[in-house]
Amino acid sequence: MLITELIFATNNVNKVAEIKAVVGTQLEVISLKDAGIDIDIAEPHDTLEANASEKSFVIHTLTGKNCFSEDTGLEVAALNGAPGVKSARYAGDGRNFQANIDLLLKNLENHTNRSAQFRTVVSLIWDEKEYLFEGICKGHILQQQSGANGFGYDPVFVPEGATKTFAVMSMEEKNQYSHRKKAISQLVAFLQQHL
Ligand code: ITT
Repeated sequence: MLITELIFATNNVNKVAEIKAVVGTQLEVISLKDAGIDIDIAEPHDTLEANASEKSFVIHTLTGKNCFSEDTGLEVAALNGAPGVKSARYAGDGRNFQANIDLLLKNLENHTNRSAQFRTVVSLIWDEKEYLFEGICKGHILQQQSGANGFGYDPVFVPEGATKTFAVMSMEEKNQYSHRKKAISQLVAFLQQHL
């Protein structure tokens, strides 16, 4: 059953695929590409919450429509929460997934504490008001990468309760644990109550 359609303010095709798999036919998710919007939205803030808000407000101002965005960070305990809000550009402005992983493994070389979590903050703009939803997936960082599925830090992250990285899992398997799925499920529940 279709609840409504919503623009998803992202240029990350992996995020779009994962979220479409979670919501199924409950929600029609329209990517910026599908909406014909070609824009690279800045993420200038030092919190996931502020960056998520920035992205959804920019697209809401542009379209006048209800929309949502999300900002996600990998928070590593031994690195005091880094790369966190800087996850996309950890190794530089090139936003290179492999360079980011290499730097993370190097910075963790002498650490026995490998605990980490992904945290997603979703900003929904609905009837001119903003609502925030959070999803957390706890786990740990391997010494070496494993797997080629997914994106970003997936090849080095093993979620709690699993024995393999997100990059070895199918999207459906990743979604059983995922931070993004937890946050988006709250958005869907919110829409079910407000429609
Ligand atoms: P948009 O801002 O257009 O949505 P982005 O890729 O810039 O896309 P983020 O700022 O949220 O999105 O990026 C955070 C980075 O964190 C992302 O580039 C990946 O390196 C990493 N990341 C986010 N979600 C992840 C996931 O589920 N698995 C692995 N890495 C992830």
